[in-house]
Amino acid sequence: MDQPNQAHDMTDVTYGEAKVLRGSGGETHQTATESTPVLTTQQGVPVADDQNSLRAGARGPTLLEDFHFREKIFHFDHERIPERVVHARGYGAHGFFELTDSLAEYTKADIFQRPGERVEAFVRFSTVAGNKGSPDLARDVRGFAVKLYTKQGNWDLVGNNIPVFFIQDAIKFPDFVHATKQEPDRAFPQAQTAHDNFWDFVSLTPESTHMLLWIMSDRTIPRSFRFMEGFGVHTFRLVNAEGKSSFVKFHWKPKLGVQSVVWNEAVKINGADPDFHRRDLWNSIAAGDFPEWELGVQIFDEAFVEKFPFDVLDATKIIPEEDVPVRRVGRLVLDRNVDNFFQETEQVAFCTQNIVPGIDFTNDPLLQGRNFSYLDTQLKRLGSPNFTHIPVNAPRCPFAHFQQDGHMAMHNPKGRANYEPNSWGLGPREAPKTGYTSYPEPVEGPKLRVRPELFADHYSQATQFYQSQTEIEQTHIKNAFVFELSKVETLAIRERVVSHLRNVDETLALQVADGLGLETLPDAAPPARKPITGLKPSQALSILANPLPTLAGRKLGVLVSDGAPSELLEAVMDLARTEGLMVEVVAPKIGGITCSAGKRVPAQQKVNGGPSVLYDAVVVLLSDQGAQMLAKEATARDFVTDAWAHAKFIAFNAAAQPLFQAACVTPDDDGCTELASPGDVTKFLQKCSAVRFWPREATVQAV
Ligand code: HDE
Repeated sequence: MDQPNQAHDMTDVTYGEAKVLRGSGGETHQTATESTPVLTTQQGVPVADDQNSLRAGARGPTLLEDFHFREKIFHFDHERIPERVVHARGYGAHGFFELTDSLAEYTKADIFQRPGERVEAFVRFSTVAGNKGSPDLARDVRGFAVKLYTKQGNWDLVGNNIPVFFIQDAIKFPDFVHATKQEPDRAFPQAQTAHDNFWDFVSLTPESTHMLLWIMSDRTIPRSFRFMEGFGVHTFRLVNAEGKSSFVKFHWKPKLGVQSVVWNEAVKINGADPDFHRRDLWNSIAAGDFPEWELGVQIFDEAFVEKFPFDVLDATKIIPEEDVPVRRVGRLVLDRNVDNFFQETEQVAFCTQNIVPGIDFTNDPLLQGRNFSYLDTQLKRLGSPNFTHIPVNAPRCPFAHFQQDGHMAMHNPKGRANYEPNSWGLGPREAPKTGYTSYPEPVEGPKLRVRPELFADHYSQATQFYQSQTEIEQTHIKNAFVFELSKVETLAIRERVVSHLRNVDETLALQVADGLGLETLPDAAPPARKPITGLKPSQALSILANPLPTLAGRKLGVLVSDGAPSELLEAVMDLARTEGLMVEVVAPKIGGITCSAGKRVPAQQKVNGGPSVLYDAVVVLLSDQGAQMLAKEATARDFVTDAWAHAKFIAFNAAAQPLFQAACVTPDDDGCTELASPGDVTKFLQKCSAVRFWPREATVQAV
């Protein structure tokens, strides 16, 4: 596209008596050189002046004939497309999927045949409720949408970071989404479920109960996209070369383990860095620290379906990993940031009905409804049935069909024939053997608006989920219910939620009722179907019961001042980086500090821009003078107060004590390490592998 350089006349123009300046004094003109291309219009016409519109005289009106100005403004006026109704806030990246274990026994899907083979992938993570500009740390389900460009066409696995959903039938989706997003008269709250309409709807829809337990858990405040599980949610089918079908649930297991933040921290991160999750993904890919997940499958047959006490077509239920183990069959690696957010992440069009031979749908009524919705929504959002012509949506395998025309058509069929059959021998033809065939599941029955019987069990798995959590996680769930319901203005709604919780776990119901200050405990809601008692807890459902595989990928914040002890500082930086931690230096000035050895240490954050909520663990290394100075700085005091309150591991040198005193923190529990020599740094990092020092939490939470 490079054009030959044009010579530009940069002299000022004489008009009548007056000499008028071009641009705002000439300095804004940056002209093309050998290494910069010539600016053109969309039609390719070189532009001589991009600072001034064409006017009749220096102080006269702008002329309509200024085609460059008109084209520029016209295009700008049309830059926005409708944001997604749900999942508007999202962030994506490119990568690949590599098969590690063949599934040929179960499916003829090409992507699952040959271990070691890779296909390209694009993934978009998102929150559900918030608008496009909402903060990343909203308490919300995260979308985990994966597009796999297989040799047999695109397969989209449009999942979430939670394995169940709020509703069972797609017909309730508009109601659910309306109730969740901002209330229509006042247009708030943004990106929050903590309001009357949400809790009104879900408490009138008891099938949501299991999902409510999940969303009130720490799963909805993930530390980053890299530390989240993903789930296909629905039961799908696999079909092998002999036509034999099995059922499957898909899982994505993060290589770095699952980690979340605590609620008070999430609230503060939203202020300190509303882009916390997208920045984390972008930065780790840019640093070559590629996020990775394993693809897991739970495969089961009709016999399992018959004996499983819940309906596998019900998206409000899981299949515990203890009942059907998750077999790991591949890895997903994100290794390339997008070149342009709008072009790729905003225009990517995931569709649940994008499926390939060897994979099929089941009659899950939520999935069936989604198969209509996603195609429809892309037409509205992207404005043309040709959205598959946009590179991020186009298949990577050869494709050929007779679909033509429409807005922005970019590859119409060539030649005389745009139909088949035709006598000209032109164009593609169907492939009965290798083409997509639906599994011939026999279907018959009266037309009815009903749900299968087992769908009516709304509480059993909610109880199982709650009882599978560690005590700390149970406390977080209780606190989240109390927080959200305390934002609900209508007492009857608060009470109705507690009436459902009584069917889940009596202690939880009592604690929530107490946290809300309810004067009387409401009666338990009458269950539509008697819950099953005695389901075994499933360890896989807890985050904290599954120790993290590594410290890698976590972030250490090091608060320093001029005169910080150089030997300790070097040891912290070196040893942390060896463990795979990312380290950021937080200093009184962004220009950095001079440490005790007289060396300059650059900073990545100024203290008021780098609060401890941005880090997984913190180190405070100060000189006597530095500690005195920072003790007077509110944001430095917050740094240690928050690190303490959020149960983070803290290391410090003796000289830093005055800052802790000023912050009313006594760093004397086992989560704190005083660094006297470089050897202590190793001890500190060993402790950090637990990520949080949970025993402290109970001591800092009074309500
Ligand atoms: Fe979606 N959902 N959804 N959803 N969903 C959309 O499609 C819909 C559901 C999910 O990063 C929309 O392109 C219906 C479950 C993700 O671009 C829309 C129902 C799960 C994304 C839509 C559901 C999801 C969407 C809005 C009930 C987890 C973001 C914009 C039957 C398994 C994809 C768009 C991206 C997006 C419809 C329920 C996941 C309106 C009707 C269950 C990750 O088509």
